Amino acid sequence: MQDFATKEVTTDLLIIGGGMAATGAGVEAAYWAKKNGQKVVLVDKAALDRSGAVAMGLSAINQYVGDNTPIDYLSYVQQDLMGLCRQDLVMDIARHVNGSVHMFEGFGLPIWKDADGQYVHEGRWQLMINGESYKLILAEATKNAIATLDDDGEIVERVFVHELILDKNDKNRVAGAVGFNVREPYEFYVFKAKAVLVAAGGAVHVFRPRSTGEGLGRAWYPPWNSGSSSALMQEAGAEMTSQEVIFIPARYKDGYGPVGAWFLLFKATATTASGVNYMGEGLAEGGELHNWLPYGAVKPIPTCLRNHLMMQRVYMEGDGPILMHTDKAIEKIASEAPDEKAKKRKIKELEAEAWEDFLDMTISQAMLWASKNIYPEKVPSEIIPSEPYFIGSHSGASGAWCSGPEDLQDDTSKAEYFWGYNRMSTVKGLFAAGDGVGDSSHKFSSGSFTEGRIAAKAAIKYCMENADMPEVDQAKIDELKAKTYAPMKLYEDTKDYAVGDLHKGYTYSEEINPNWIDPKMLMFRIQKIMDEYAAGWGSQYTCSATTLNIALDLLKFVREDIDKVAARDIHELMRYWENNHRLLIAEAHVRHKLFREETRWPGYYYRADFKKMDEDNWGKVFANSKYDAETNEWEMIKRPIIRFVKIEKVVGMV
Ligand code: SFD
Ligand code: AMP
Repeated sequence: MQDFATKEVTTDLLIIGGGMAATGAGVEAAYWAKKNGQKVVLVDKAALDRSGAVAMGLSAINQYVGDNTPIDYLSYVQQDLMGLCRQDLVMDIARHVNGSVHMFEGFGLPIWKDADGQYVHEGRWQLMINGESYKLILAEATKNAIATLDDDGEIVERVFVHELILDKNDKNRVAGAVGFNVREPYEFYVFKAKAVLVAAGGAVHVFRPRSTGEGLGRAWYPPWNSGSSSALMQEAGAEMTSQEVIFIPARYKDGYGPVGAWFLLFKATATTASGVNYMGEGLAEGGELHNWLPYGAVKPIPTCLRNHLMMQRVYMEGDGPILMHTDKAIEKIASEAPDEKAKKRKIKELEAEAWEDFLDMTISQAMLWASKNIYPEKVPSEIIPSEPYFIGSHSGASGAWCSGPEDLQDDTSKAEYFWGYNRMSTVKGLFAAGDGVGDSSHKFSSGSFTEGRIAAKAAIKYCMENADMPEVDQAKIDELKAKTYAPMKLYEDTKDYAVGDLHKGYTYSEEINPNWIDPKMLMFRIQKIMDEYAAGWGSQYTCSATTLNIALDLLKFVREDIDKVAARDIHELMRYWENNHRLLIAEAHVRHKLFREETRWPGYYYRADFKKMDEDNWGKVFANSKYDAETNEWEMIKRPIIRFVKIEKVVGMV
C-alpha cells in the first residue's frame, strides 16, 4: 500500500467543522486571537463555501428573538422538547442571537423587509431570507476574519477528522486530532492543539432513510453529516446527553421540502386524506393532546406531538396520506385582494414565493414538484414523517454535556452546569457548538452560529489560561495512522486473492466479496438494525426493551466485523470512517433509549413497554452517558433538570 505522508499542524485553537457553528466560531475566535496573540486553525471535511446543512442555502433564519425576551424564547423551547432543556444554554444563545443575525445582514445576506423596512417574519421567531447563498456569505466572512491573523490563522479544507488525541499525561485533556486529506495530496494530518472545538454537525443515515434505491442519498439533513461531533467526543470520553432524542421532521414526501414556511408564513392547513384537521382536533377539548399535559395542549404544539397526531391518523386509522393544502392557503391569501386583477397578481407573487422557498434550500423538492407536474396553487401535496436524525440544533436534543455561562446560573444550577469555561465538555479543553451540544434545541442556523461564537470566545480564554502545550504520544500517533488506513491495506492485501487467479470468477462484483465488507454495506447493516429494532419508520417508530436489546446484540456483531471493512480508495476510506462514527452514535442512542423508561416524545419514538410519560421518574432528569473506548464500557448517568427560570406562560406563535 502507498505510504501516506504525515502533515503536522500546531495551533492554540483547532475548530473542527466548517458549518454554521464553525463559521461563527471562526469569526469570533479570530477577533479574540488577534487581540491576544493566539493561533486558530479551522478544518472542514468539505469546502467551506458549501459545506454542512446550509450547503444548498436556507429560506429562513429560524431563530431571531427580536423584541421578545430570552425567557420568552426559553418558554417556547422548553415546551417544544416536552420539558427537556438546559435553561442556561438556551437563554445564553437567545440573548446573543439578534447580534448574529445583524452581523449576517452586514455580511450581505438579504433578509426580507416589508414596506416599512421591517423584517418579514415567517412566524414569531423566524425571518424570511433570500438564502441561496447563505453559506457562501458566511464562509467569506470567516475566511476574511481568519485572514486577519496572517500566519496565525489557517483554514484546512477537505480533511476528514476521525479521532481526537488526548494528552499523554492526562487522559481527560484534549491534545488535538487526526484526520486525512480526501483530495490530493493524500496526507495524514496530525493537529496538535491546546483547545479543540467540535462543530462537525449532526448525524444522517444512521437509520434507514425513506429514500432508498434510486432515491438513496436524498435526505432532509445532509447525508455528509455522519455523526462525527458525537463520535469524536464520545470516543474521547466526554459525557454526552440526550442521545435518545432524535428529530423526525415532517417533510414533503420524497423531496423532503421543509414545512415551516407553509404552516407559518402561508398559514396552510394539513389534513388527513378524508379531510380531518388532525391538529385542530388534537388541540380541542378532550383531544389527544390533553393526554400529554403539561406540555401537550398548547400552541405551538410541540414538534413531536404534531407528528404524533399525524401518525395516529395514518398508522392507527389508515386515514393517510396527510395532505398540505398549499392550494387552499394560496387561494385564501389571494382572496383578500381588493379586486380580480390584484388577486391574480397576488397569486403569481405567492407562486414565486412557494417555489423560492424550496429553490433556496431544498432544490430537490422543487425538482420533484416540476417533474410530477405539481402546481402548488392548484393541488395539495403529501407530507410524511421522515426517518430519525440526530441534531442538537433543531427539534432534537442530542449532543455533548457542556458547561454553561457562569452569569446565568443560580447557586444550584451553577454546581451542576458550570465548570469553568462556557461550552467546554467534561474533557478539559474540548469545546462544542451547534449540533454538537445537547439539551439546547431550537438554535437552528443563527443560534448555531451564535453558539460557535460563544464557545470560541471561551476556548481562546482557555488557551490563554492553560498556556502549556499538552504532550502528544508519538507511539499513539503511529498507531492511529495505521488504524486510519487499515481498510485500504485490507483491500490491497486481499484483492488479488479475491478477484485474481485463485478466485477468478468467484464474484462478479467487487462489492460482494468473501474477504471484506464494503463501507456501503456496513452502513446498510447499521440502518437495518436501527430501523427494525430501534424505532425507525420501518417499525412505526416503536421499540421496547426487547427490540432494543436485540439491536444492541446485533450492533455488537457489527463492531466485531468492523475490521473486515475494506476501502478501495480514499473516498471509500472516508465512507468507512463516516460509518464508524455512525456505529458509535447508533450504539449510544440504543443505550439511551433503553435507559429512559418512558415515552416522552410521542411522534419521535414510542416505548411500547412504557407507553406514557413518567414525570415523576424522568421528567426532571437528563439521560447522560460516558463511553470508555479502552474497555468498551458504557456508564449511564442521570443529571438533574434545574429550572431556575420560572416560566409564567408559553410564548407562542403569531
Ligand atoms: O426549516 C466535518 N436548518 C434551518 N435553520 C434555519 O435557521 N432556517 C431554516 O430554514 C432551516 N431549515 C433547514 C435546516 C437544515 C437543512 C439541511 C434544511 C433546512 C434542508 C438547520 C440548520 O441548518 C442547522 O441547525 C445548522 O446548520 C447546524 O449547524 P452545525 O454547524 O451544527 O452543523 P452544519 O452546518 O451541518 O456543519 C457541520 C460541518 O462539519 C463538517 N464536518 N469536518 C471535519 N471532519 C469531520 N469528521 C466532519 N464531519 C462534518 C461539515 O463539512 C460541515 O462543515 S428547516 O428545514 O429547519
Ligand atoms: P421546519 O420547516 O419544519 O423545519 O420548521 C421551521 C420552523 O417553523 C421551526 O422553528 C419549527 O418549529 C416551526 N414550525 C413548523 N411547523 C410548525 C407548526 N405547525 N406550528 C408551529 N411551528 C412550526
